[in-house]
Amino acid sequence: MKLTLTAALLAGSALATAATACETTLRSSDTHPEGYPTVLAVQEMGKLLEERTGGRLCVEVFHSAQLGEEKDTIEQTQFGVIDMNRVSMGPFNNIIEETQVVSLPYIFRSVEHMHTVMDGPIGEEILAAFGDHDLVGLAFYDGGSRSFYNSEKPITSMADLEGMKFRVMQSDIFVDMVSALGANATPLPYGEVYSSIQTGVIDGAENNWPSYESSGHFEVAKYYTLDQHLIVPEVLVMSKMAWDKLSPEDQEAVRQAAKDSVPVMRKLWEEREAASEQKVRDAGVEIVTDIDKTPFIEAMVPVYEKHVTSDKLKDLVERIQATE
Ligand code: GTR
Repeated sequence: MKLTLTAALLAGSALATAATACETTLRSSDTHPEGYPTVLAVQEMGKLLEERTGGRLCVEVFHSAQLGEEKDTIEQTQFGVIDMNRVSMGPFNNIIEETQVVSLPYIFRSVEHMHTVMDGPIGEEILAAFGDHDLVGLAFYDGGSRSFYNSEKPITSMADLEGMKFRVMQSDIFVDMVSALGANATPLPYGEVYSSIQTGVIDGAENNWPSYESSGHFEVAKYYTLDQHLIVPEVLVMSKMAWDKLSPEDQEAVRQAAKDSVPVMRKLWEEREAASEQKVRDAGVEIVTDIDKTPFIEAMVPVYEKHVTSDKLKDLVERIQATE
């Protein structure tokens, strides 16, 4: 039997939890369930940190939105109630200007393009921007590409979206993105999406394979169209208040452990994307892969015009587009 990295880490984390007695335990929030790549990656980061600080610092991940929905947990992290948080960049858009560029539809040509940008100076600049908002940006994780799914019909062109209602993450960019495609956007917390589709409040939502699968949304919205309108990186942040309590050596250990968890996360992500896709295919989801993205991309011009107005954002967009 082939042991996946996911299975290996899951087994390891069960043992580690039982053996832990730490001086300081950093509480970290995640909306996703146990075993999801982001949760495993932060647990792995915690393991590295514990080893390297001789048990002085540990991390406990509160998964499955135990500490609340993303938008609220971000505030709590700024206030120092939560020490660490793994979140999408989307919910930061209305707070941190720089995060908007990576949330623009079709800004990245591929996941590889996103990696090149986020691993380089532009990524460092965006991480540094968290510093002005009571947060410390530690590392970027993968979030694949996001596509539309719904409970009504297969979407095979932009025209099919006309008048439909889609949940988006709580960011003005995503509301305008959906409007520009001729549909209606409802910003909602992630945890409300399943029941909102079920009761017909919305027709569908948009997300990557692992979230579409793990949230169970595929059970109530069985049409998925690979238009891949967003490649939004995820981010691991720390509360500035928790950060300031650490010695410079421990701060460095936290930064390094976060960076070292990135390749682990990428491997986990690849595994989970494939497994999630297989699971929803097996469940009979109807997937539209053959879709012309050109009209979708062209429809985004007004979204860029409305949101990319400051010199800072214009410059970032140009540099991202010029990155090979
Ligand atoms: C997921 C992401 C979460 C959350 C969620 C959402 O892909 O990993 O952090 O942002 O999407 O749509 O709310």
